[in-house]
Amino acid sequence: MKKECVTMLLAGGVGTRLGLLTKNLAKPAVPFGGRYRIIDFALSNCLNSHMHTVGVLTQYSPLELHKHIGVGKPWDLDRMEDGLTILSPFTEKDGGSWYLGTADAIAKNMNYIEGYDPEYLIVISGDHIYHMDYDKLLQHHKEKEADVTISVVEVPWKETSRFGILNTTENLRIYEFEEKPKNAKSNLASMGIYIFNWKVLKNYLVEDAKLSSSNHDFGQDILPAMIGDDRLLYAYRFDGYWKDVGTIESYWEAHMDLLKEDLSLSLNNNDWRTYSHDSNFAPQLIEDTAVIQHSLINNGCVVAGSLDHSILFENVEVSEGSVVKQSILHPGVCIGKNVLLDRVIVQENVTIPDGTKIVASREEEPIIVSSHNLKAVHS
Ligand code: ADQ
Ligand code: ADP
Repeated sequence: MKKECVTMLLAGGVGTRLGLLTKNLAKPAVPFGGRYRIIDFALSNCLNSHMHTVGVLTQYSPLELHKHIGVGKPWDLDRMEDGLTILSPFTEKDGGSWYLGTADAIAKNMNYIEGYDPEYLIVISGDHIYHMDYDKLLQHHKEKEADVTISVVEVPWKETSRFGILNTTENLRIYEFEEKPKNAKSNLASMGIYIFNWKVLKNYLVEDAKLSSSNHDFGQDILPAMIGDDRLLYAYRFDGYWKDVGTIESYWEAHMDLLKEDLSLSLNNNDWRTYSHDSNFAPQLIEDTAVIQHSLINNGCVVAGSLDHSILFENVEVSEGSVVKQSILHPGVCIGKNVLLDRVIVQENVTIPDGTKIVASREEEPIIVSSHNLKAVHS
């Protein structure tokens, strides 16, 4: 069956910089925003942009991720003819291997892509928080008659070393691309979202697979090779909210961003809804003793203490006398009495004993609490 456009969602990276959050969990499956997982944003963008042919590439710790995605029902991608397909590394008679880099992950799934004989391939990633209409990106790609279009944003200069950084002419043609440069010459960053003319990309993937010196990665290998060949690469400037939640600091910041009133990304936007599973917990219970300021509280929660700029996932309990500030409490967390938490992320199902104080100063990274380090972080 022919499709003009196939979407490949990269969801297999390890996410080492998220520390304990990704110990046994793929980064895209990390809980986010009180009721979602990170990948819900990309999958909802697919649905809202009418991109209905989506391959999801998984690899690292995929159990929770696969359970969450299932057959794609919450995103209306459980379809007969196209819809969502999970693509895990596989072996053939002559052996096989893990996906080496992002380009290799796509190359190993050429059969899936070719089955739809597409003009265009959209490559997106499962670890960003944003609302984006991929169809606008595709229109831009067609208007420019580009070989590749890369979606870009300006990032703070101090963060340039964790992105692919590029330079363009005035009409947005890309003439330089450096993956995670130490000394960046620009602060225009790739969002890791690409549209390729499939036939062009296919040739590069085939050639790249033969190179033993290659990392088989889009940012390190494929894009620089295309620029070297004078291919037509164009940038598409995205002007909405976008955040790569690849570090603990940025994961925490993105949650605090959700509490800002002037944020361009609103979870309440009925024209661009974010879909996920429904937990079916009972309505939240706010007790007489509770004092709540500017917080997001999901179903199943029982709050008797004080909350300030905090985010509670489903089924969290905060007992009397406790104060929770600028913190993120994952599903099933139980906070005892007279606890103080400030700039803390508590992982699923952890119980914090009465009287515990855990405070991260403004200068340090937010503290992650799991059942393994609970004693060590208690001050
Ligand atoms: P990173 O996010 O650092 O930079 P990478 O680690 O390659 O790049 O991950 C990209 C996506 O692919 C992630 O969603 C990850 O989970 C997934 N992934 C990684 N390896 C995979 C594999 N072997 N199989 C399947 N999925 C895999 C990239 C770009 C930069 C850009 C930033 C923007 O390389 O140029 O600036 O994204 O965040
Ligand atoms: P703040 O002042 O609210 O902290 P910054 O401008 O310093 O905001 O950006 C912080 C983070 O927000 C960066 O990591 C960046 O990735 C992200 N970000 C969100 N939306 C955008 C955008 N439209 N352009 C650039 N960066 C953005």
